[in-house]
This record gives sequence, C-alpha cells and structure tokens, in this order.
Amino acid sequence: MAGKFALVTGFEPYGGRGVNPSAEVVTRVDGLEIEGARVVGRVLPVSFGALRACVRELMQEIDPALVVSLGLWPGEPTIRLERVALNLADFEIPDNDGLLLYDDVVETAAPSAIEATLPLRAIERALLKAGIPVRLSTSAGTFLCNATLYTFLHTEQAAAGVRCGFVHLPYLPEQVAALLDEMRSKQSVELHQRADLASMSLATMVDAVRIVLAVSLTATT
Ligand code: PCA
Repeated sequence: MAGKFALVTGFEPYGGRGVNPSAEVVTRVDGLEIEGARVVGRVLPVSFGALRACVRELMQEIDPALVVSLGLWPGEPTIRLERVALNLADFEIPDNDGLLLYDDVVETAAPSAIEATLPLRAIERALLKAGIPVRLSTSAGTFLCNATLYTFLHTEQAAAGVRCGFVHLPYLPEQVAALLDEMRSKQSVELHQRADLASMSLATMVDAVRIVLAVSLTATT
C-alpha cells in the first residue's frame, strides 16, 4: 500500500454480548482522511491464539504511521486512554475460542510493561476542549485489549517509532437499556448492585476517535 495510513482496530462482540461499540466505531472511521492519513479500520477476533499473527500481518500489510486500537470496557463512563500494557494474560472470562489463561504472559522473555506511545496529555486536552469526557488509565486490564496493546507495542515497527495506543470505550446507550430490560425480567440482581450502567453515544465515540487520530498524527510530544 502506498501513502500514509492510520490503522484503527476494534473487536468483535465477546462475553455473550451482541455488539461491541469498538467495531461500530471502526466501521465508521474506516476510509476517512485525517491530517493527510487514510484511516484503515479492522475488526479483530477476540482470540488470544490469533492475536500475534493478526498484529504481524496488519503491520506488514498496512505499514501504518499510527496504530489506535479500541475495545469495550463495560461500565466505563468516559473515553479511557490507556497509558501502559502489561505482559500479563489473566482472564476472568474465556475468549471467543474458549481459552482461559491464568497468570500467563503475552510474550515470553519480554518486558513486564510497555508504555503506550500516543500523545495522551495532548489528546486529553483536545477531547476535553471538544466537550468529550476522557480520562487516563493505568490499567488496560489483563484480557485481550491489554494483550493487543502489548503486542502492537512489542513490534519492530513500534520500536522504530510508529505510535501505538489503546482507547477503551463505554457501552452504547442501547446496550445499557437492554441490560436494564433484562434485569427487570430476570429479577436476579438489584439495580444498586450493578456498576456497569454508564454509556456514551456512538456519534460522540466516533468524534472522540477522530480527535485521537488527528492529535496523534500532528502532536510532537
Ligand atoms: N474488550 C475486552 C476484549 C475485547 C473488548 O472489546 C478487553 O477489555 O480486554
């Protein structure tokens, strides 16, 4: 591929959910032209086994100038910018291949943590200025999203200076509405027991990701 590309990845649904907001955002930013770069959107399987080959192939095929990965963090109320990836794979639920890992690593003989290389403070400022709630996070979890950030950051392209980062997204409002509806019919938990009722509109999440891309492509620090 010729020209300058910004790779944006999201994930297919997982954990018994029918939708993943990250995939919805990816399909809406795919093909956009932002700050002289063409956005290439890809939806990844929630599969630890497929992850490394997927990342390697995407880096080779697209040769991106920037990588922004997206995923759902149920209950998150804001756009959540991940600062660090851990070399730890410790799942609470199986991935979509049925794999459950405990106290395992993402990469063998590799550093225990790698910092994301997006200009997070500049992104935070730009999002707040645009009226979009955002916060920095020191944990991308220990499931597929963390493993994805770690794997991108561990590539030779990242070591050579390609900026890579991860943005966790809230639920879509209709997902929370469906959760509330299900709760009402099942009557198995009380409303005050649930901490995963935050959501954000798809349009706001798409605007946020456009800003993340624009700032990452232009900010010098
Ligand atoms: N969120 C999960 C994996 C896929 C997704 O969208 C996570 O936070 O690891």
